[in-house]
Parts: sequence; structure tokens; C-alpha cells
Amino acid sequence: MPTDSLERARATLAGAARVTALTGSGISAESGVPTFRGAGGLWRTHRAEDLATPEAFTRDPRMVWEWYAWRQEVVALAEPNAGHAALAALERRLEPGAFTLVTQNVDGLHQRAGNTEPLELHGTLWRVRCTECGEERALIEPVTESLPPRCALCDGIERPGVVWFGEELPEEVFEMAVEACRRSDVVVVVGTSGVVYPAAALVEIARAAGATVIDVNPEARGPDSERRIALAGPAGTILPALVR
Ligand code: BV8
Ligand code: ZN
Repeated sequence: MPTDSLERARATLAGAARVTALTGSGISAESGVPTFRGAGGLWRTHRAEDLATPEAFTRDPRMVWEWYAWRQEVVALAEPNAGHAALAALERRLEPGAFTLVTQNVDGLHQRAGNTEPLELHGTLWRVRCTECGEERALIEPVTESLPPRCALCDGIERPGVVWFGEELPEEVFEMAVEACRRSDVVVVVGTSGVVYPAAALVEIARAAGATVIDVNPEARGPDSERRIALAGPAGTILPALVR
């Protein structure tokens, strides 16, 4: 990645009054958490898109829960990496309200790195919800009881607190993310393939509102333009250099 792109990105970021970071599974790759569409997107013989659906859960709640319990184990053993830490440092450095972190990830690594209230567009591995009475509870460790877990109140089957394909995103969370992208001077997009909607639309919303988009991804390709800077490389290396 040409150093002038990095210098231009650093200068743009330094001059921004409002910044939004939009992250995908790529930011957690260096923590050992598999991405969706890379080689890690497979579990046994299943693709993530086929498991992360209400239909799969209805058909085989136990098998879907085996996948989620496995992911909880992987994440519980993972540590936030230098990329997560850089975004936490950025939040601390900017005025309150001047930084918004929007994530498609459900691993909770941004919170563990120190970001205070990331907007979790697709929910989180660390909450479950009863499919019968709606009772929700937070998890502090992977589910280890027999799968699927059952509700303490009504014995209903509990589901992971994530947004599956075909399900609506939490409305108020998405609206806050749209608002942040509309008002930001700079949007730093990290580790997402931009395949999944409506999350992927946020980048277009920011660009249409006049933001400069900094794209941090090993596959980020130029050409750079007035309001797009591609920083090709892993988040764990690029973000600390960008935020330094
Ligand atoms: C909805 C939670 C409204 C669960 C997830 C056809 C066309 C367009 C849209 C659709 C369509 N058919 C269906 C749809 C809609 C669908 C969709 O977009 N499908 C896609 C597959 C086409 N969207 C939905 O269903 C959404 N809901 O639309 O509701 C509605 C409602 C009812 C009826 C009609 C409509 C809900 C989507 C949410 C799904 N849930 N996750 C769970 O985690 O188990 S999505 C899942 O994918 C994760 O959240 C993940 O974040 C997300 C996106 O993937 P990425 O994060 O981008 O990860 P990916 O592997 O793809 O890319 C990794 C990137 O990192 C790569 O670019 C790689 O180069 C880079 N990278 C690798 N290493 C590094 C790195 N970058 C930096 N550093 C590194 N070291
Ligand atoms: Zn219940």
C-alpha cells in the first residue's frame, strides 16, 4: 500500500469532526475468529449462510446451536487484536459523540477492546432469547448445558440473540447507524466484503452524504479518489498506523 495513501488517510482522519467505523468479520480474523466468506466460513460441511437462518434453526435447533456454541468457544478463547485496540483508542481520543462504531460482528470483541457502545447491527453471540416467551438473558460464557438451551421461565427453546438471514435488523440500531453515517466526515470501513445488506448500504449512504471512505482490507483495491482511500492490508497492522 503506497505510504502516501496512508499519509492522506491519516491527515483526513485527523481533520475529521465526526468519524464512523464500520466493521465486519475481517477485523476479528487476526484474533483467530473465522470470517464468513473466507476459508473459515465453513463449519463441518455447512456454509454460514445455510446455518444462520430461521429455517435451519426450526429444522435442527440442536445442530445450529452446536455451531453457535462452537463459535462462542472460539471467541471466548480469542483476544481482541491491535485493530480492535486502535478503534478503542480512536474512540477515547475523539470528543464524546464524535465517534460511532457500527459492527456486523456478533463476537463482542469491540467491547472487550474498550469501545463503549458499538452498534451491533446483527446482534451478539452473548445474548439468548426464548422462542416462546421472549425472555432474554446475557451469557458470560459459552453455552455448555445440553443443546438447545431451554428457558428458565417457560422451558421454551432459546435461540442465539443474532439476526439471521431473512430477519430484520434491530430498527433503532440500524437507524442510529444510518444517522451516524449521514453525519460523519470520515467512515473507516474495516474487514467487510460488503455482500450483506442492508449493512452494506451504510457505506453508500455515507459516500452520498459527502463522507470520505477509508477502506481497510487486504483486498482493498485503488484507485483512490477524492473521497475514497484504499489501505490494502490486515486491520491489525493498518489501523494502528492509521490511528497512531
Ligand atoms: C434483511 C449474524 C430484510 C448471524 C449475519 C439478494 C441480494 C441482496 C440481498 C439479499 C439477497 N437475498 C437475500 C438478501 C438479504 C440478505 C443478504 O444480504 N444476503 C446476502 C448473502 C446477499 N440480508 C438479510 O437477510 C438481512 N436481513 O435483509 O431483512 C428482510 C426481512 C424479511 C424479508 C425480506 C427482507 C440480515 C443479514 C444479517 C445476517 N446475519 N450475521 C451470525 O453471525 O451467525 S451476516 C454475517 O455476514 C456476519 O454478520 C458478517 O459480518 C456479515 C458480513 O460478512 P463480512 O463481515 O463482510 O465477512 P466476510 O467473510 O464476507 O468478509 C470478510 C472480509 O474481511 C473480506 O473482505 C476479507 O478480505 C477481509 N479480511 C480478511 N482478513 C482481514 C480482512 N480485513 C482486514 N483485516 C484482516 N486481517
Ligand atoms: Zn420462555
